[in-house]
Amino acid sequence: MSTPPSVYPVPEALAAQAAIGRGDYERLYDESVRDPDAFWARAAQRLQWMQVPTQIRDVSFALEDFRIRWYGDGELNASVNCLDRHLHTRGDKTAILWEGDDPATPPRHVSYRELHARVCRLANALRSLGVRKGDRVTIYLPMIVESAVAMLACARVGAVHTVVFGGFSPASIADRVADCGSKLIITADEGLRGGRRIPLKANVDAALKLPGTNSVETVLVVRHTGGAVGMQMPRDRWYDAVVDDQPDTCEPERMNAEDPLFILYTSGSTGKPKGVLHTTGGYLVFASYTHEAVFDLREDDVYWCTADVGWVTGHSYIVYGPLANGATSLMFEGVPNYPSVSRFWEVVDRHKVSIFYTAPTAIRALMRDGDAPVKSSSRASLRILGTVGEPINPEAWRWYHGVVGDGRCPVVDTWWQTETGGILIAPLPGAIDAKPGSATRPFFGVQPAIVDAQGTVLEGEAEGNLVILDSWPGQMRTVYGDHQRFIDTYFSAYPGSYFTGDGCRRDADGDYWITGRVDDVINVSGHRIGTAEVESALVSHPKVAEAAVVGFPHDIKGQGIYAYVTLVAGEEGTDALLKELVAHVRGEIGPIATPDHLQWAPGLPKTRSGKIMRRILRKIAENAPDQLGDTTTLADPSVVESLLRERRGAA
Ligand code: 6R9
Repeated sequence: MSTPPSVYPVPEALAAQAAIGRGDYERLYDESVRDPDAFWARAAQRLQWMQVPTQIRDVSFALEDFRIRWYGDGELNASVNCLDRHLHTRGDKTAILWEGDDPATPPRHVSYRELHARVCRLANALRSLGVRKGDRVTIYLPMIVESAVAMLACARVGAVHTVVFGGFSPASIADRVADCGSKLIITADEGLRGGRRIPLKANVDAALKLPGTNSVETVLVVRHTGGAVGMQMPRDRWYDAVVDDQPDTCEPERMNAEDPLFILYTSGSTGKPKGVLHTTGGYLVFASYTHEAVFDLREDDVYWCTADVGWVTGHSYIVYGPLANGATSLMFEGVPNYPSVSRFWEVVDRHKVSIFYTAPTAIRALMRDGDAPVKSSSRASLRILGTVGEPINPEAWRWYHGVVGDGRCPVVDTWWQTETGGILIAPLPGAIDAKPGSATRPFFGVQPAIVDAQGTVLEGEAEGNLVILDSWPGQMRTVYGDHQRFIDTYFSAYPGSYFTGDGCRRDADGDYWITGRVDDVINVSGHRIGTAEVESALVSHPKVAEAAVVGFPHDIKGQGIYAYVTLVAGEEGTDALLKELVAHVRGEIGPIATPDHLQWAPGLPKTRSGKIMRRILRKIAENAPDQLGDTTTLADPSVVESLLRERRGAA
């Protein structure tokens, strides 16, 4: 057998045609770090400003003098940039191409003109309901056009949206609503995924019965499936009744570049999810610029990102980036395997998708079903393929490239985070040779570095923790309501740098390979779950005394969730209780946090100072008892033996 190539050079045709070709990358990257003010002033011209910024960057990561400000005297409105600006040149162009869960539902083509009108009507309705600049609005919607309309309508009136993924439970909605004090929630009767109905409105009703949610005055309900829901007047209002008669123009709010655009909650290594806050000017410059450059965007592309708008990928690369660029953005309500595992490729053919952006977990799951469900489609329209969310194993990369892309389409492996607002490391398809498993090179202005545990910056070929040495415009500005947590989480581990929480290797060519989280965050199918969140869900059950949660390698999901549970005295670890605890976690957080394994633990391995040694728990979960390392510092080393025995018994 011949070994497969480890480098996939830029296709010659693309190198010649791409807006950023070979050689351009080095030149632009050098400029971007040598004179960031000039570089980012020029980049800002891609937007339409109400007041063009003259101050470009004002940044210090030093703890005693900390600040991150971009385009500080600029004024703009994000919805104007995503809509109004295109009306003259692209009014009839499809902005959002919607494909429903059921292939028999007719797709919808929403033009820039129609989207503008719909956003203005909702924006007027929001104002009529008392929503003002700076107010928070929670969006809990399925993948329907209204989710983009809702985000942009908030942006138009200066309200800060906070989208909550439709898979989150009532308790998770309530936590987020309480943290940011939302005034209004936009939801739908039900969502639809893979033929199953998701009771969105019922979840909101349950959430609003929980403490801390009194700030909510109004719930707007989109009629989507037509399913029956309870309406509690005067709080609950049908969306169409409030919105349809509004005027279809609406004066946009003038926003400072540093005014908040949205909050998005994400899991960290400790405590409850944090409200990652992004502002308007820098975020939009960065999301639109990276979207154009990383996907080599052209005017006639049909661009499809399969993420959910509940995640940052949906924010930056379904809504803000593509629409700011005047692109056609496909929005898909369904799942990859419904009604069959050919669905993605049928949608590609149906709409002549040219750029396709998805997650490694989806690729691995589809790969398992073999090539036939892919080969039954043409996919001739595809030009560029992208991945995001977790490390992609080279086998999956090669299958994506060879089978899905017929070996014709560059694969861009894009590394970034909720916190970064947009892509930080990725191979620009016309400029940088790809390597399966490597995100390759930093985007313009991004200065990655690899540090060891002491914080020493390592040069050349190296492996360690990934930090970013200087700011970029799309960087988050704060943790909502807790600026100190922002600084502590990201800037105190390696003073003077932004700490990503990821491990990373740089090879001899200078290409970056992300190796995964080095903190207590588990990446399940590209979704971040904090071990602390799952633990606190478990211990909130009356029969649980203590719990410890770790990640373990999983063929499809990348990582799975492994929970060790100590029961309160007198309780017995039965199968029924196991099921009850798994259901309890789903109820507390949502189905994405479902433990894959739950093991009864009469005791947990702790140091003499009472710290749980997760390293040992990870090795037991991985079933690698020979790699436990030193256990002599444990308060009671015999605990490990009993956990191993239990593990063997369960396997
Ligand atoms: C955009 C997004 C961020 C974490 C990040 C890292 C992992 C994302 C990756 C990747 C390897 C890639 N991650 N993209 N790891 N290669 N191309 O996913 O944001 O949900 O905040 O997750 O995901 O571990 O730190 P978010």
